[in-house]
Amino acid sequence: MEFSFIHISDIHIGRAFSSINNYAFDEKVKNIYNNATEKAFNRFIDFSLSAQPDFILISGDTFDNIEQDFKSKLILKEGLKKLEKNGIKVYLICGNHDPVNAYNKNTFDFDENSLIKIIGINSERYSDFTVTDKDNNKIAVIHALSYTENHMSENPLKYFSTIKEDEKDTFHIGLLHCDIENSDNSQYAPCKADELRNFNYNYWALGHIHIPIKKDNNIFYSGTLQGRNPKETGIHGFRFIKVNNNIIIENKFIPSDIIRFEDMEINLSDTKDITSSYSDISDKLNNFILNETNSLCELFLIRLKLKGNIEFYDEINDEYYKTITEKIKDIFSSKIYISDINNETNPKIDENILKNDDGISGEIYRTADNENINEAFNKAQADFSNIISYCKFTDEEYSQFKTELYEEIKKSLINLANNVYFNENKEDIVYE
Ligand SMILES: [Mn+2]
Repeated sequence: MEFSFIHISDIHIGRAFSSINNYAFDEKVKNIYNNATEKAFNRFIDFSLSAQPDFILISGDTFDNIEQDFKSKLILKEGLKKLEKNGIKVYLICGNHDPVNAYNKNTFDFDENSLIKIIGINSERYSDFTVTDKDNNKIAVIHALSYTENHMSENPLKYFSTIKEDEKDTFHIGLLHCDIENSDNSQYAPCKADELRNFNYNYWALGHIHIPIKKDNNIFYSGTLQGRNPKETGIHGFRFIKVNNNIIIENKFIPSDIIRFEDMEINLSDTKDITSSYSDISDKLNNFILNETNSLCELFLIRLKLKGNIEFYDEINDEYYKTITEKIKDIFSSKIYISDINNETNPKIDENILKNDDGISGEIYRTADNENINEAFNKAQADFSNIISYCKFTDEEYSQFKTELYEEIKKSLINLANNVYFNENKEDIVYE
């Protein structure tokens, strides 16, 4: 027997975007922000209507708050109703952001014939129940637990029941909002992956962690539907799972995000001057966006981390941030914004100063001469001779490998000397 379901979590309807630098705000962007959650939610609804899964699991934190505005309630209620109208069952548990009392009884009191079930509102706080398909065949057993308060410091698994003898041939799912393998004193239903495995369920549909995580073939965090701050980097969406004879035959991640956050590190050590830094940064962003041509994202917010020992260190200031942000916005017609810039560069120190320094930086710099590297290289070669022989280098390849490695070592030693010198002499360096 074949069936399919969707696992989605942490929709956080009503949650605002946060920690975004002012440079990344203008009318166009504000519009995208304001509609992103609703739009991402609608992508999930549209996907569901076309994929027609037998049921949908929502693993908590559907609302961002216990109290919601009218619009947030409407988004959820209308979405759920659309799914129900199309014969799709929905099972929703409550998380720490939306414990059971977040669901107003008048709005969310679905009767027992409804295809929508909010665990803790339309059932007990913990429930085991059987799911049937449209032809009334038993397809799965779901074990689900909701939060009744905005925290749960006890291990949630004490509520869960083991598989009954006469239900061994059914597909079992755990639906839970929890904190796995974090500290034991987590306030958000702490438990361990091994404890989940002990239940021998076929799939754990987890919520709480906003980054999608595959713990193993049976334990998944689907992640949040749409990242809301620069910490929630990378792709976001939900999962679509197909099961045949109790075996998962398909488990796909479906992207739904409208805005994507990314961190990007740029080393400007080899960049000549401030003007070429603009093109070096935009080249790197261009490579990034080329990999995203199939993405449905409308906006990429990039947090830049500038690194390296650079010539134009004293020109990296607020004015520079503004200019680079404007330039990137123009070059990528407002599809890429710099959301923040972390400056982790050091000034480039004149090599003659390093060479003649009588402190530790001079010591390191002088190690970078060929004789010393040669000694280090020979030692490494002896230590790693097994690995090197695995590589089956030709003579030419080996000599190229050696040259590149030499260059790398030399460069890192000079950079290290540079950084040590800078940190020791910071106060005394005067810029003109
Ligand atoms: Mn959450």
